[in-house]
Amino acid sequence: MNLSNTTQPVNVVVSGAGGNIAYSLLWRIASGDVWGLERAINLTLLEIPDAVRVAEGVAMELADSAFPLLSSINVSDSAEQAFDGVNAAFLVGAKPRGKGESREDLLEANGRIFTEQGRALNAGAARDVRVLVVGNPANTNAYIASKAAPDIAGEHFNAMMRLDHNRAASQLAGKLGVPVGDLDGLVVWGNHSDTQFPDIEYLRAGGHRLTERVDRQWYVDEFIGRVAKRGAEIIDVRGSSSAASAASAAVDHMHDWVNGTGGRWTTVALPSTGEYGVDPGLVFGFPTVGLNGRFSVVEGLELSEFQRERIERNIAALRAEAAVADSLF
Ligand code: NAX
Repeated sequence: MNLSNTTQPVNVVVSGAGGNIAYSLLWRIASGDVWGLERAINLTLLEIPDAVRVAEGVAMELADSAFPLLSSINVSDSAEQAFDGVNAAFLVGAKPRGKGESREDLLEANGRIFTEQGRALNAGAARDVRVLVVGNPANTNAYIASKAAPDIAGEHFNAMMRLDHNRAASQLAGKLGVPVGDLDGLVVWGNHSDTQFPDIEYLRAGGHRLTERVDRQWYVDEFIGRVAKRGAEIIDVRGSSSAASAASAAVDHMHDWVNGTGGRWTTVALPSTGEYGVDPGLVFGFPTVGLNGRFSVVEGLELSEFQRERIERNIAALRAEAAVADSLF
């Protein structure tokens, strides 16, 4: 393939490059699923020192895949080095919750990681960098990274809730017998956790409302919990956590950030500017539309008591996480 000399390669960093999600994500990025078939990519694999050798093996396999789009592949254990001049960062690497560890312990360990990475992004990244935080607790990790990068506008820090969105869309498509690609008007409000609220109030396909076609009891009693706990269900059945579907969701998210959504809704967790009563700064899952390289929150929706109560639950959860993060860092 003849890569255009006129477009600059995009500098992409994937952290947690030796892990499960990255093992799928890196191949999707390198094959052009985000930036298309004419944009060359400089790929940097970021890992902790203990796992650099694994990342080197992954880099060898990427090289062996002979992707025409890959201009360079680097492996690094230095956030400063990796983020120098970066245009897009997938922050997948995080410390998992250990046995007997509380959520506060988890926040503390990850807060340290995302503070350091936020600072390194602030020092070296392109000012219009797109940072997608996948590593958990994703929303609060993005909140911490954004706060540590005061010279980069908050909207450049997203947390991934696209997997929750895709899971919800797939369940609904199956239930309604509608092709998943036809669904629009879906949103998963809030936090990437058990409190998340997959909301079908605005669900439509081909311009027609679908909400009334969904069995209300199924929606309230089964669907909401099933989407929120799908990760655990996958672990139970597959024996390990979601990896390829998480990578696919990360690709979808970054693709739509860069290329837009053509007017369709998607779920993005981004720093609130006060929409729907969410505290400014909290990284919250909102209905959004991608246009001209950015996501905008769909505003002005009327909320019922049912919706409001579930959204409030997420505000409270994220407020509590942010308070812990603020007290630690
Ligand atoms: P793995 O444990 O397979 O891989 C994580 C990798 O990150 C490891 O190789 C580790 O060495 C590396 N790492 C840890 N700290 C790092 C740091 N400071 N810098 C660079 N690399 C670092 O986990 P995997 O299955 O790939 O999942 C990665 C993260 O995604 C986890 O936090 C997981 O909870 C989260 N998930 C988030 C999802 C979402 O929808 N937002 C869904 C999938 C997944 O559960």
